[in-house]
Amino acid sequence: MRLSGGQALEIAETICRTASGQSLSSAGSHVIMYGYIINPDSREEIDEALITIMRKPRSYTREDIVEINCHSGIVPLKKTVSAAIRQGARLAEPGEFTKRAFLNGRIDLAQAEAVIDLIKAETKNSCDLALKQLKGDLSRKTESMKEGLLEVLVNLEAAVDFPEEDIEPLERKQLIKNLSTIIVCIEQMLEGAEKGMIYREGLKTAITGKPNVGKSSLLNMLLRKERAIVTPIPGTTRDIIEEGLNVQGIPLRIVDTAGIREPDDLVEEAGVGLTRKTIEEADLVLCVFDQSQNLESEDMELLSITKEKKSILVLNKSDLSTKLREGEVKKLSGTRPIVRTCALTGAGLEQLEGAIQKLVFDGGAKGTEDILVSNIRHVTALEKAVGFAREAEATLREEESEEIIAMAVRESLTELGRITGETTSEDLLDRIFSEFCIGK
Ligand SMILES: Nc1nc2c(ncn2[C@@H]2O[C@H](COP(=O)(O)OP(=O)(O)OP(=O)(O)O)[C@@H](O)[C@H]2O)c(=O)[nH]1
Ligand SMILES: [Mg+2]
Repeated sequence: MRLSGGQALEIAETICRTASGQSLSSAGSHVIMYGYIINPDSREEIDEALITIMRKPRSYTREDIVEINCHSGIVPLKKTVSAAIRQGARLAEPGEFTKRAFLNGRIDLAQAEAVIDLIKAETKNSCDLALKQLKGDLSRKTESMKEGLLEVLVNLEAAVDFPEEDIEPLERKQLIKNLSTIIVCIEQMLEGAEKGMIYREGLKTAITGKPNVGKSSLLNMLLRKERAIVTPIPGTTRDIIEEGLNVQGIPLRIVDTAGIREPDDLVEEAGVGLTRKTIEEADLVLCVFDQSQNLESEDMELLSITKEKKSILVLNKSDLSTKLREGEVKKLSGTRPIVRTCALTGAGLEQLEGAIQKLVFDGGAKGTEDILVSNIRHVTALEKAVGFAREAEATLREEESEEIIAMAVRESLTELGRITGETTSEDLLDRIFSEFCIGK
């Protein structure tokens, strides 16, 4: 249990008894004391505990913090919490500790967001990325771009305030150069954002194909567990099954779908409808075929509706004799990668995972060594910031008045400020911190 705020020590004092008899308020900072949690009214012991004291400002929230580590279990925990509440504490809102850390200036908004990303990260790469953001990499880069813009702004404003000292052509050139550097920097960040967002949110992957080709079997193979029901009866999967999966460090949100065909009944019809929607929303589609059968109209339809999508053709049932010749499939697939699998034995699993990795990250660096923007909120801010910076650059070239140029630069600064939370609204804060769980 964690208490934060001006009364944290006072409240903890009333519900804890240290073994040494020393009072919490007389203890220093960053100390751990051994003792018991007690009922403040009856003085009865509730649980054995270690009590950690972190005095402001050297704490997570920059407020006084007391953390009580006990054996817990639902009954002692409830008793402890209710004792603290009776003494004047209240339950924290979701993410409130991190929100206070932000409001008290210990971390900025991008760092606060990284805390939740770190908690939710499902692969090591996602985790590394969140940790870098938490340590302030993104914030520092944003800050340095802001400094660049500010320098431009100062020059422009000087010209506005002292019109007789018009900006020299040479100076204009330098300002254009400064702006271009910032624009390129933002553009590079935006380029990496697709990758960053995949690490943060997971790659939405849909497994699709005719009934009975082995979609659910493939899902189970990729998950290495029996998750979806597999039967020889076509039309087994009717609902959408979604699971998280780690493919060579890339988090996938993988969805098994109902087979595409003319539905027999209403339930199946609903399933097929959902499948189409899933394909539309997917970042990656695995198109599954039964290579022991000839292609049918449903297969052709699948190839056609996924033409514009990032997709991999999976020729399943490779243990059975081949009817689908590679050449024929190649002609239909265009440039899409093709992988042969046997979902019964797991043959081709590595090739499939390799193809996914290659397709998503173009075979390029899969590491997280660069600063990767991973949050749609940051992407939006960067897009707007670069838009205004381009506008400023263009108006500078066109020798517009300093005031007009300065306006665009200021807008760009405001947008960059949104990333670190310098410019923000109460609504936005509520939305961000509501994603947290209580106690973080
Ligand atoms: N021989 C062979 N059989 C397979 C393979 N993969 C799946 N099967 C069999 O094919 C049948 C259908 O498999 P499912 O995984 O249920 O196929 P599905 O595409 O999910 O089918 P629906 O949900 O009905 O659309 C089952 O009997 C599986 O055991 C394979 O690689 N080789
Ligand atoms: Mg199925």
